[in-house]
Amino acid sequence: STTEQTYIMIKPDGVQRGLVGEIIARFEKRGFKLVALKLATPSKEHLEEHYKDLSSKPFFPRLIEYMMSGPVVCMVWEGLDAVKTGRAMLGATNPLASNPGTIRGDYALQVGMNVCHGSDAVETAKAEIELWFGKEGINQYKLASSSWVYE
Ligand code: YYY
Ligand code: MG
Repeated sequence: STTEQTYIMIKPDGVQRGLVGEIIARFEKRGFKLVALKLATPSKEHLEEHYKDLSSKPFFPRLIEYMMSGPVVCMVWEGLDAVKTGRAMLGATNPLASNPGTIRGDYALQVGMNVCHGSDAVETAKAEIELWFGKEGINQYKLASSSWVYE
């Protein structure tokens, strides 16, 4: 509702398929502010921590293997209702259930190759931002366009 930060991560398939610019552009054009960005090749342990809530799921080993198959783009986007809006922009977990116009609904077909991650709640976002950017921290600045995005 008020200004939030959400953790958005382009997965290895999104990077390999040349979707980095497309995905960043969607968040920029929506009006969100980019406050952290890096290309990273995380360790197995780091990815297992990120997805720890899913560790008992049968797809967990394959999920970790997929996430280790190439670099990922890690971002923090800030703005009004960023967590829920980010999820809406991603679409459903299963791309076949994602509406056209969403990232997964436009660029993906299968759940195990769904291109992009987004935090599912404000508390989750805080933990994910700490996990991925805790060391380097988040940038603070005023976006010049904000007075033309917010009333
Ligand atoms: O938050 P979201 O990514 O939409 O879904 P989660 O339930 O958190 O699952 C994380 C990740 O796991 C999902 O993006 C793909 C993968 N996955 C899978 O491979 N098979 C499933 N049946 C469910 C999830
Ligand atoms: Mg999730």
